[in-house]
Amino acid sequence: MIRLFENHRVRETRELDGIWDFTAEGKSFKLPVPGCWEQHPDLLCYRGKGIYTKKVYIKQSSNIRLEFKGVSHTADVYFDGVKIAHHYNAFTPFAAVAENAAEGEHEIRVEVDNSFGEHSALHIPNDYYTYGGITRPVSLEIISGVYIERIRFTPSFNNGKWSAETEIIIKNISAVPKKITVKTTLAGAKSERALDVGAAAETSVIFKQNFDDIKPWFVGEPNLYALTAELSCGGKIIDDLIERVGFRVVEVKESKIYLNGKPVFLKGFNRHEDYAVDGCAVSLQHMVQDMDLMQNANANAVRTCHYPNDERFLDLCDERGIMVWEENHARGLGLNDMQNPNFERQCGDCIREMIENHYNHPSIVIWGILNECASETDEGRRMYKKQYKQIKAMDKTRPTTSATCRHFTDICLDLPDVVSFNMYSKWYQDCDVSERSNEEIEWIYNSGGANKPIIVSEVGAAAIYGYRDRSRCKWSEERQADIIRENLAVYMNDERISGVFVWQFADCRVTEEGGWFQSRARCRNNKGVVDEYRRPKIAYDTVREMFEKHH
Ligand code: ADA
Repeated sequence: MIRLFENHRVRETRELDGIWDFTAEGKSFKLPVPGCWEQHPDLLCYRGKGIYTKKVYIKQSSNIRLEFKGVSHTADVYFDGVKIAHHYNAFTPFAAVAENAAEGEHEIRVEVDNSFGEHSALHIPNDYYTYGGITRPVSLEIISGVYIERIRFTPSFNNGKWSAETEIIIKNISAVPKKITVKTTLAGAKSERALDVGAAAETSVIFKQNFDDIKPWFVGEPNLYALTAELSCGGKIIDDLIERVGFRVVEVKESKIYLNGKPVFLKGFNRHEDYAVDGCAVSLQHMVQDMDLMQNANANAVRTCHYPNDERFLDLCDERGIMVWEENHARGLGLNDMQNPNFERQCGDCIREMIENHYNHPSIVIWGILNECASETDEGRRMYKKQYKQIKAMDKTRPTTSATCRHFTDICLDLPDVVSFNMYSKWYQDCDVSERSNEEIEWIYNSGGANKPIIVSEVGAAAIYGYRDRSRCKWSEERQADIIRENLAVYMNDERISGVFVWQFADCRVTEEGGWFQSRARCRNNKGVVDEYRRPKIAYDTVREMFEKHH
């Protein structure tokens, strides 16, 4: 399942989930899509190239659009042997079009690569695992020569009234100009416009409307509306796209974050897309289980560390009224990594694809960038600045942030709307939590962060599931719970702080190649409050109790 709601009623679509043929290093397999090849017993640690193929039958000559929600991490897509797309990054969707496919059987071939090297600036050995495979759903669509590429919905609230701007982006892939009519329907309001689209061109139309009787989207009040766009040509409906939207506005003022004019405190988890038996291709059932567990722990927010998430999970957040901090893909890249010749382009692509594809999710209230990268250097600062600028050019409605660990040396705190810091008091550093936090906030205020909301983007400690020890020693469940309790008690009772995200929701696999990550017990980051099978540690109940106290 590609999304949690219907996207098309006119455009014919077919999901390509199922068993695909797969070859790697001369061996053949039958692997599930979506899925990670590491879940096969012969490929547990395989890093390199693999080829997926699938035969599809097309009933009558048509244009085919393939939508890939995620391939990890590089994909070359071929249709009947002809290359139709190249894409880098496991965590952003992309589409590929094959024109005029004849009636009959065709072959889709996806060459996938998860190797590390200069070609990959963002996927490097890291404190999470870079799996291989077609890891998110794929769909096949039959499109006419003119079709709706995407919709951009921007709600606003002024003088007690809701209004919205709806932009419909249309593509003409045919060799002739077309006269078309675009119609939209949203919450009972209709709009219509006739326009010309040039041959092989893209155009867009913007509708501005007022809405009198709207129930806004809010934390825990997930009011959603279907936004339908339809295209017709010569009196015949030829295409449609349905989005699901919510009316809400996010503002940052007087050091607070406001949602629909009310100040909010974010109580959340950092969540990696990783599950013991799924790898990063987390199944819908396991996503729902994660969401249920997080909500049961009284969380109202989630941070998609450290990359854009599967759209079905974002759909769930929309449906549950959970606030999302979504971030581009980057974790712990030092200056050397940022100087990779592909770094700026790959970050730019990731941000563009993240915002183009996820702009309409009401749950996303913050865009994050570059977790713990070289924000203490001049060259790093230039790149942070460039990325914030790119985000603001694409989206003026959401605040920006970045989680820093460059304590007392960061020179980028003046750039985002919200200042966020990762803090491991009592785990990596034996210090007084409150004193350390005061020191940090003082420094933030004097280093460009004054008058900005502050979020503690990571706080946590590790424990091995099931390891109990009454001495409350390090790595015991008891010690983890103590550390989390002490930290949350400080941050959640400090008026200067607008949110806190526990590191992390669930234990995740880390890479063994390179870096110090291989020293992590079990080759996992064990700071989950649940383990990789979602078995709760003592700290789960601690977070639940602490989050409940704070409304
Ligand atoms: C960092 C980082 C996380 C994780 C964490 C830890 O702050 O952002 O990805 O590595 O520390 O467990 O140490």
